[in-house]
Amino acid sequence: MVHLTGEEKAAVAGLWEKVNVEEIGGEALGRLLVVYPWTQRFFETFGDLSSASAIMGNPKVKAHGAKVLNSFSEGLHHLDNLKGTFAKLSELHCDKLHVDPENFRLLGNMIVIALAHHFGPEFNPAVHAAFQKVVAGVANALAHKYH
Ligand code: HEG
Repeated sequence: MVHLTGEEKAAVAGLWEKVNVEEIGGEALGRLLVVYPWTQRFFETFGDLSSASAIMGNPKVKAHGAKVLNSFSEGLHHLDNLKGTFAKLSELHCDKLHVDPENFRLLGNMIVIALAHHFGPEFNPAVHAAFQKVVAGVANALAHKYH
């Protein structure tokens, strides 16, 4: 469960309507693969991941990042029921993909970094704090089936 105040919900929604989901998604997943290279093992079919620039320019990384962030975006509409919203995906990542749930937290931080990079001062401490709650809530919801 995440508990956001009305103000926090408004801050998240206000920023999110300006987010280019494809762009932020590709950047966040790309950064994950660059900064934590062991996460590349889940994406062996994605082709060239041999350098930071290869990763950031890789069309499969961009496409998958967009898919992931679209799904994350869906969660923003269900902040009071993240577990229900991500139940199926939690099962998929746990039972089929065997993704260690720590990776959800790492990706959440990359989403925050990509937002900070794109929005600069508009991503102020209040907005940041609200988003930090959201990424933690989504990571918990995705990890749910592991417990
Ligand atoms: Mg996951 C597939 C969402 C983190 C590895 N992920 C997917 C799919 C969605 C999704 C919607 C497609 C599911 C389908 O085809 O039915 N992923 C998602 C979210 C988050 C996340 C919302 C966190 C915010 N995923 C995540 C992380 C990893 C990972 C951190 C690994 C480091 N996802 C992963 C893999 C696949 C998906 C390996 C299958 C990719 C493929 O082969 O198409």
